[in-house]
Amino acid sequence: MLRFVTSNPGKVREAREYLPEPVERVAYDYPEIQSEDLGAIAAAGARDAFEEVGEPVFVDDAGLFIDAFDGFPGPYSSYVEDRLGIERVRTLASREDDDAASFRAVVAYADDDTVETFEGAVPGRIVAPCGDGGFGYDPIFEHRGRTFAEMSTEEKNAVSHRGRALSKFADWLAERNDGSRSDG
Ligand code: ITT
Repeated sequence: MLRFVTSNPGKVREAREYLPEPVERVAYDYPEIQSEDLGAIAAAGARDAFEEVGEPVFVDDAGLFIDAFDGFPGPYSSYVEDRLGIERVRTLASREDDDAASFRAVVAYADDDTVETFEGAVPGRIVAPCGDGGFGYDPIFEHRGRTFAEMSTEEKNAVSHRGRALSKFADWLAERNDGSRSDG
């Protein structure tokens, strides 16, 4: 069983669909360090959450990077979603010539001897809101002709930043399990 420390039920839904082991959500609001680097934020969060929970855990730090805004909101995506809302982000972005953006996610796992990070990114563009699936910025993020909010969880996971990060995490877990089986 894997413990996912997050306040975001959308992330849990995606991780449960993707990972081979059962995922339990742990509600602990770990303090996020201020950094431009999602990997550093996720690693520090995982370490802190492991110390608090006392069991192996993973966290996921994600953000929307808008090219015309030099990557903003990036690590501040949660704050910007709360304060402006995704429709205003889309309105601001629509005034720019370039609509390119990317989503990035870093999954970080911590236990008593390691902190490992797994990154994923996906390119797309900012569009008028469309679709009612997903969460967060999904309705305004289009990838290959459809927004993430128009995709099922499975379809989103197959191409998304989180799916890519979870895929690396799953491979690492599988290798580690194989290693411990052959050790024992
Ligand atoms: P945690 O408790 O796991 O930190 P959070 O929702 O605060 O949950 P983040 O800081 O990683 O998570 O998220 C940054 C913002 O990006 C937040 O507004 C999310 O709604 C949004 N976001 C993250 N992943 C997303 C995705 O796959 N699709 C759309 N929006 C996403």
